[in-house]
Amino acid sequence: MSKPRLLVARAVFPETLARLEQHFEVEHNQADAAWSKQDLIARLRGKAGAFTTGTERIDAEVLAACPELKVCANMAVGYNNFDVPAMTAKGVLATNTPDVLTETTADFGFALLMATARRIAESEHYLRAGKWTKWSYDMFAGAEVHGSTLGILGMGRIGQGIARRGAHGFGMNVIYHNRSWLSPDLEAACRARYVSKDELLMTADHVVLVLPYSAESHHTIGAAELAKMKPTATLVNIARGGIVDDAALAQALRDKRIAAAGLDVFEGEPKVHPDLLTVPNVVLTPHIASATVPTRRAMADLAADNLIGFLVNGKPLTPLNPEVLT
Ligand code: 8YV
Repeated sequence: MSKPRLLVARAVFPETLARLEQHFEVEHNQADAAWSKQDLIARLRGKAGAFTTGTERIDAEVLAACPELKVCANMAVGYNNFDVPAMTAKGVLATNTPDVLTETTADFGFALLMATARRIAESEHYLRAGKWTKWSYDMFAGAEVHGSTLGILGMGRIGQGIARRGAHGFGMNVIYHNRSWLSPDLEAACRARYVSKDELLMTADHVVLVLPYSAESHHTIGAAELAKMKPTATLVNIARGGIVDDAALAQALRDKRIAAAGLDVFEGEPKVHPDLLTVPNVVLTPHIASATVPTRRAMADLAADNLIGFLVNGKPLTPLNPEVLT
C-alpha cells in the first residue's frame, strides 16, 4: 500500500523528518523558504497531512483548496493559526503540542520578567556601548521582584508554572485573572488568588500575559489598561502578538506611564512596531519562549506522533477537535 502524503511546511530537526519519512511520502521545506498562502495551497493539494508551525494559517480558503487534507499537526501549543471550526466542518483533525513546553515556557516568562524589572538588556547595551565610566547609586535601579505582587492574566498550564515560580521561589504575592477560577487545589499549589482584571492591573507590580489569542483577547492590553497600571509596573507578554496594542504600549513606555516591558511576541511578527525599537525600557526577544533544544525536540516529536498516531494508527495523542474522529 502506498504511504499517505505529508507536507512538512517548515524546516524541522533532520531526525523528525527521517521519522516522518518512514511512514509518509514527504514533501518538506528544509530550506525554510517563506511561502505565500498560494505557495502553501499549491504544496498542500493532494496531501493527507500537514506538519505546521504557528506561521502557517489553515483557514477556510486553504481547506476548500485542499479537499484531501485530513490532519494538521501544529508544532506549538497555541493554535490561533488554525480556524478550528472550519477544520471541524471539513472533517480535518487539528492537533497541538500541550504540556511538553509548559515548564520551559514558564522559565522564559520568569527570565523575561527578571530581565525587564532589573533592566538587564538596557544596562548590557550601555556597557557594550562603552558608556560605563563610573558606578553611581541609582544606575539602572529597577523594580523589586522578590516579595512583590505578580499579576498573571491567563491562568492555564504556563500561567500556573509562572505563579509557582513566583510564589515558591521569590515569595511573591500572586494574583490572577482568567476566564474561570482555578480549583481550590490548584490555587493552593500556585498560592494564587483570583481577582478582577481591573484589580490585577491596578495592584500588580509585574503583569504577565499568558492568555490564548482570539478575537475576544485582541488588544486585551491597550491604552486604557496601561493607564490603570502602576507607573512603576512592568508588563511581560509571552502569549501572542495582538493581545497587546503595541503602538499604545510604545507610547506608554515613552511617556513612562509604566516602567518597562518585556516582549517575546508582537503584532504582525516578525515585524516589530518601529516605536518599540527606539524606546529603551523594553526587552525584545524573537518569540523564543519555548526554545530549548530538548523542548523543541519534544514539540517536534509530539507533532510527528500526532500525524503517525492519526494517519497510521487512527489515534492522535492531543487532538483539538476530537469530534472529527467519531
Ligand atoms: C512556538 C508558541 O515556538 O507553542 C506555542 O504556542 O508560541 C511557540 O512555542 C511557535 O508557535 C512556533 O510554532
